Amino acid sequence: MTTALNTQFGINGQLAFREDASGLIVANINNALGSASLCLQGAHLMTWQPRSQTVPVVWLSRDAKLAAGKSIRGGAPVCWPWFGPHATEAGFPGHGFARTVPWRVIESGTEANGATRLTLRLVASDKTRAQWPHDCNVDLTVIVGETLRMEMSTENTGAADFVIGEALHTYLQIGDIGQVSVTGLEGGEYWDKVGGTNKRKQDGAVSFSGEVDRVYINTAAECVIHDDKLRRRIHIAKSGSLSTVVWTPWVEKANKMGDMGQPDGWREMVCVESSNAMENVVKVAAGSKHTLIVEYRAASL
Ligand code: TA6
Repeated sequence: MTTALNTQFGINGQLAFREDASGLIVANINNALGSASLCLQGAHLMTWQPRSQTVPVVWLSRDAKLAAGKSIRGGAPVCWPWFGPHATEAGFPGHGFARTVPWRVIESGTEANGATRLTLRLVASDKTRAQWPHDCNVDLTVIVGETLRMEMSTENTGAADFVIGEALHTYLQIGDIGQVSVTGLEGGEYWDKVGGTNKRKQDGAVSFSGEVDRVYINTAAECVIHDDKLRRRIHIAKSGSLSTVVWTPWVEKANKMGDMGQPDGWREMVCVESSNAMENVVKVAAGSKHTLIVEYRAASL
């Protein structure tokens, strides 16, 4: 399987596909600007580290396991075609099925600046159609360099409009959750999902002293993670997204999850997720295409 992939899409010394012990296929990207790894199942970018950084920017749990049909803890999970629990079907998977089904490579290449580009398309099946009976093409393009650009597009190739919720549920690596803040969301409204679901207004920067699980709505703002311990900032600029989710499980939920990298892996990550959720779900009209784009950049202080 990887021989054909490497023949058709491999790029010497830059992009290679290998079969993991789990049987899943992983793309490894290495160029002069940065490195990354991506599992074809779920089009799941697992790691990214620009050459300028001594610490990865995208976090992957040291307990992360690759397994067919299972989501991977960390990286940038693709949440699609809904975010969170399904609106009516309790038995449908949280955050949609996209991150646990096969995707196939449809294009690869090298950008003018030397970054590596890889595009994958979700492979529809009886299983996916049972949960999502709409004709569409769902593509993810990742461009790996000194920045990480991710473009998730939904093309409605059917005859009827449909509505999607979505997120690039990205885990960013930080020095310590107690020593970071997130700016860009000041004054914004959010759904607070801790202790129920309540609408609140953000006062100042977001800081962390316990579980935080918030969906900021009606915001196209760039967010910045200010990391005092690692002495860097992570810039998260987006388009085609009106929600931003900020999440840390904190210790109790992290221990219950059991795959956050014992004993305190949860302290070294924060999720800032470019999304369309809650009242920002997106109607994709028949024959049209919607694209969510996010670009990550790390700057040392
Ligand atoms: O984006 C935050 C969130 O919705 C949290 O409520 C938590 O469930 C997190 O996603 C992780 O979800 P997962 O299904 O990947 O364990």
